Amino acid sequence: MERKRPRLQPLQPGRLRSSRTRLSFMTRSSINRRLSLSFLSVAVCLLIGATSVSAEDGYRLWLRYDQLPSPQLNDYRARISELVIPGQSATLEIIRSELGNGLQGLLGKSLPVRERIENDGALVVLSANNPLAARLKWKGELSALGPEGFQIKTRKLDGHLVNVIAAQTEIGALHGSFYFLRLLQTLKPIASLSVSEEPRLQLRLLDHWDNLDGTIERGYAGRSLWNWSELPATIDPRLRDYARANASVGINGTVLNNVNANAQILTAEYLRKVAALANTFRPYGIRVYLSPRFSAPMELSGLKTADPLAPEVISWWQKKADEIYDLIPDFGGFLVKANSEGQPGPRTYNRSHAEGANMLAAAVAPHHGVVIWRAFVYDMKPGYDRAGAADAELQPFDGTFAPNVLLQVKNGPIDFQPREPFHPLFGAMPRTQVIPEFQITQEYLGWSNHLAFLASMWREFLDSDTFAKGSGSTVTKVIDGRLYHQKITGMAGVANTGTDRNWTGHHFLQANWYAFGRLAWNPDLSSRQIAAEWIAMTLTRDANAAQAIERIMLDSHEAVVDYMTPLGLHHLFWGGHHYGPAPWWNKEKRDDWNPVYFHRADAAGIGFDRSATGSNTVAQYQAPVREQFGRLHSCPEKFLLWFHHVPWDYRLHSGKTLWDELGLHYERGVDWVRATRRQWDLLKGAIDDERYEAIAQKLAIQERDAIVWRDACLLYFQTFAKRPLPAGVEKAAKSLDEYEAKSLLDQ
Ligand code: GCV
Repeated sequence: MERKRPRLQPLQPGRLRSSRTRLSFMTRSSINRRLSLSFLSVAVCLLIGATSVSAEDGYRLWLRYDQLPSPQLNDYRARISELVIPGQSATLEIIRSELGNGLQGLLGKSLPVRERIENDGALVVLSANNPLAARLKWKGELSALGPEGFQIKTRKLDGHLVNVIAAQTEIGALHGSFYFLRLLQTLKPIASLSVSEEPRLQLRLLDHWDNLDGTIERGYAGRSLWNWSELPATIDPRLRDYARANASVGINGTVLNNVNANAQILTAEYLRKVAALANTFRPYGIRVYLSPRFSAPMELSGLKTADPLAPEVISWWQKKADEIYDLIPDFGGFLVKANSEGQPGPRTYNRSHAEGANMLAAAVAPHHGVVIWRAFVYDMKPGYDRAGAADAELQPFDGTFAPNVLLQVKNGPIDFQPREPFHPLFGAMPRTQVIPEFQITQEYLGWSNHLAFLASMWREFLDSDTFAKGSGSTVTKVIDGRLYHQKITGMAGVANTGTDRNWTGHHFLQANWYAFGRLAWNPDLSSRQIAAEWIAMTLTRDANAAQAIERIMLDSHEAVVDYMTPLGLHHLFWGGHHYGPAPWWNKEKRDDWNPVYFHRADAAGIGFDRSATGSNTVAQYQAPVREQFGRLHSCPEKFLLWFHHVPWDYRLHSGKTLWDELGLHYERGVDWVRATRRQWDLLKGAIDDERYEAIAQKLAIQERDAIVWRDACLLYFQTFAKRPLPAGVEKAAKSLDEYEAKSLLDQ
């Protein structure tokens, strides 16, 4: 279905009027009054600043605990009188501190912390092993919620009306505590709570592509958060804030190093550093995982081979696993990129991916660890279609992976493009534990410069119907165990975090970290709910502003697709850095790293024919998806040029030709950014100036970039289409030669 044009939200008069409009309403005396007021507020700020500096730099993420507005504030104050968190442990200490600080900030008063209930309005936090929990009538229900779930109920306990956060484990109680704080932050009623939550997916992992030298592959928010040179002696307090943020959205694992792995991470020296991180994250319910280099036995111990069936290799990995688990008893396991983009792997020894994965799985199995094997594998063969490579290589091994192996598959068949159809492996491996891999960091979506709320893109993917077991076999059902009842489920996201003060480089992109965690906890959540929560917790409680921002966020992904790769186009990026457009690019050593390989524009038309008349990789999908995508007339237009080479004059549903629609999509993307900037102008005052200005600057970059994308792509494709731009598409700002000469990154 085609997207409607974005609509700007009507704004209330007064508060959100632009500064220009506001000035015109002012009389001289009101200006004077304002000036003296602002002098007063500067003086007050200076006074406050002398004791506390509270920069609105985004560091606090969504864990902001500023005082709530009335009338909810009065209601909450009346209903929360004391904290009862009995017991001693690192996790309970974290809960006490989070709820203590959080409620003090939100309610503007500090609460007594007690061992037992003394008053109505107590907020009680219990895990099943606490003696007080024995008095809960619903104790039996807790074990059904598993080790990370929780309940929050308003009940009479010990003669008092209280809210109880109860869980089987302390980690469950921690999740419940963050949930309770979120209720307040989003101004939800707490008078009569009956909440029961458990994560739908077991492994909820952030994959860090962090290198040991502190750089991050495809990272756009500073350097790695792991300061290897100061570990294990020094634990940067920021690491605890990283863990808090993850725990608050339910993320329970972190893969510390890049899948393009350096074997050094497995040395004794580095493992001690890894153990220090594991110790820091453990009380937050977060386990660490590592990406091992498949050839590590050769590189670290001088073995002659890394053949997964060689006895000395098997024994090397077993010893290495024992060494790791001695240091880190709850180590999660290994994430492996093998025989992909130059990484070593079992194929080097003519062994299958399953043989490689199972050998590592056997090493960690005695310690209850897992191996997560990546399906991002593709070999360059003349004339092949890269989109079909992973399915061709891995699907035949369905059912042959060990029980503690998971297959991690990118959401789409190519590589985190602005839009891809779902990967055909979802629903095609019923006897394998398949988990999706998202890219939170925006390698192909404008880095940390472009506002693109990715929950919408992930939602589209999760809602895709694979038809694996008939209609309604959505990707969500494939991965959450409802279709195949797999023992282990999960979801992974390539992190967008770094040492930038605001963590993600762009304030809005914190929302993608947040959204990933929320969806991994509950893959049925709507993008709207996630956006609304995040806005209220992070940006503003002004209802009109929140509504306008929500609209911006929800439309943003489609807009980026419009100005980068509309109608199923993909991989039009400048080689190497993947920031700006370069549809003309044809100089990479591999064909399938070149945009010309992907768009195939010529005098007849544009697009990659993956139908039966072309590579026929559409046949990897189940019926009737393969028929729907495979026929030109039934293929959703958003995937048209992904599956078909389409004549320039082909008529789309709008009645317009492909060429005209292409132009109009690019223009629509640019227009959206311009409209968003205008909308942002109107939001001044609804959020603090510091973040407001930082976002405004990013939006200016986004507009510049969107124009370059539109112009460069249309000018280039026009050399084949040889048709004029349709009415409504702006004339290019520069010539094609100029765009080809200089990458957007260098402008
Ligand atoms: C970590 C793409 C990226 C690489 C990345 C690779 C992968 O090709 O450009 O930087 O490598 O995907 O997912 O392994």
